[in-house]
Amino acid sequence: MGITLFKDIDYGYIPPTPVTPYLSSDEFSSLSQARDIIFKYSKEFGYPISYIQEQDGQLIQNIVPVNKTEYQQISTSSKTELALHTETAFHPYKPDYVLLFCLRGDPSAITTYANFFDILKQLDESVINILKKKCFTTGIDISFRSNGELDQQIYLSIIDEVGSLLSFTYDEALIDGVNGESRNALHLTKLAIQNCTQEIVLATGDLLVIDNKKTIHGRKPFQPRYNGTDRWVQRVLVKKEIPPSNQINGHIITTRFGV
Ligand SMILES: O=C(O)CCC(=O)C(=O)O
Ligand SMILES: [Fe+2]
Repeated sequence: MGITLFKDIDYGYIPPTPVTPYLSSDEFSSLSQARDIIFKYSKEFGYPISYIQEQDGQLIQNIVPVNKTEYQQISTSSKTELALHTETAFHPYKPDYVLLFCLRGDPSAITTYANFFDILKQLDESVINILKKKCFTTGIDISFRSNGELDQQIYLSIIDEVGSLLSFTYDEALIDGVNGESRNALHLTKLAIQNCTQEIVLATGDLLVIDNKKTIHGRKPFQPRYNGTDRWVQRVLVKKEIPPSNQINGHIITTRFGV
């Protein structure tokens, strides 16, 4: 629930793992089979989108260990734990699904995740009611600030109710409560999350689809080698509905922050 795993996908030729998320034109052209596959799966779930601030708006993002981000809270980290998060928790047009296509697995890199309903089951109604209030703050991901953009405090509720549909927004590294009541509810939520965090190791040829409104994800630390054999995951973000036309240019969401 909250994640779907497709296994043993035939991905074609995979060049050595690059040391940056930006591919050379040779690397790019050699990956045509993988690209066709990830788009085919993406379109089953909605519209592939990207963000202008993140990896230059490239639609297929390369999640590879990058030397200068080893210890950061960013998908290209390695030596530190990537804390559990909703993808782009701060964003009004966050993705509905995160697709992770593993082109080269690393048995020591463990993806973590926790499902909203497993978390909810452990919380009292009084705590759940606080989580529905807009009394939490988060910040702008550093993946959105690689050109020196300013951080910004964003107010949000952890549980959002649209009609009968509930969604969950959380970022362990950045979220805080605005008062004692919300900080206490956040503390209890953290404990509940710890109790139901699960692990999955992506193998070469696995494609994991995460429901971003129902499941938070992260990653345990792993050792990068920077010799072409590192873990390589391609990521596509998908929305069920396209944002308003003044917030998107082609497939790139242009919403600005910190200005
Ligand atoms: O590398 C992973 O398993 C997950 C990284 C992550 O959070 C992401 O790519 O959105
Ligand atoms: Fe993520």
